[in-house]
Amino acid sequence: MSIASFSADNFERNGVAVFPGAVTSEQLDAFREAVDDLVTDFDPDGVRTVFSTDDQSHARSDYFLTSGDKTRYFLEDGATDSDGVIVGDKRRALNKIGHAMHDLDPKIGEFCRSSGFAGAAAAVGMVSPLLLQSMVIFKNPEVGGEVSTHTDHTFLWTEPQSVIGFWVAADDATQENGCLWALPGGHSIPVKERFQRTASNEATEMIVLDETPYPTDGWVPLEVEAGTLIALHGSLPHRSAPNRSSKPRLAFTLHCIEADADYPESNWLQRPDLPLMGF
Ligand SMILES: O=C(O)CCC(=O)C(=O)O
Repeated sequence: MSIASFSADNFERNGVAVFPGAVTSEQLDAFREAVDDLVTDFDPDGVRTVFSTDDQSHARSDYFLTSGDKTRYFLEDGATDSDGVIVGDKRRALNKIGHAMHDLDPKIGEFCRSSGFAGAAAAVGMVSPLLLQSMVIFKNPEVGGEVSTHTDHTFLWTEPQSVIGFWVAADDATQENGCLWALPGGHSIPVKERFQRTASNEATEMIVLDETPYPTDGWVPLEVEAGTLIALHGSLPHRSAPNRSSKPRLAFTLHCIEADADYPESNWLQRPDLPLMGF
């Protein structure tokens, strides 16, 4: 199946739509500058205990669970020594930054509110999108980790299901440097897991709804040029392989939900002091 066929017109059937050139090279340059600033602002010493491997699971869990309305930095596995000190360059150690830069960082906010994102949301049928989650995904050369098969509805549950992911390649993404893979049509399979806060509200748990695995056939590599936006239905299984190449694969993803959908308090991502906004 050629990815050129994944358009907004058949999003309902495939659960994925590809928008080449949705983001201009000027907008990508501005995005890169914003990322450089975020990396400069990152003070690993300030959160060393979070990264330490020494019985810091509570600190790590808290750092993640309170990141829904903040700008937080997450590292690749094995990027620190046992005291939480980053081994080598801090940018190379980063796996991602999340999860509210679209509202906290003016440059990222402007990037998200460019016509490419809003146009794609309208094209795939969103009626009143709210910007819920943003992530800068580094997938750095040689060390960028795998993202295992998942659906976004699993993590950003609404009733009814409404989340759509808008993923933008800041570098050409190929199988070599860890492009996205998706299972077209797989959004018609009911999601198999739900990730939520535990009753204590201090940890998270994955509730398994269906133990059968997704089909292994029919997966498609979404190899795209920089500036391409990919819309992913919330129930669409997708994943990406590690980047073992010498090439960068920087990306940005924005997850939106419908304003009239119910957003449960048990979802991991909460924004107690930051109301959701639209484009
Ligand atoms: O960029 C990646 O490799 C994975 C992104 C992803 O799974 C997502 O945005 O939901």
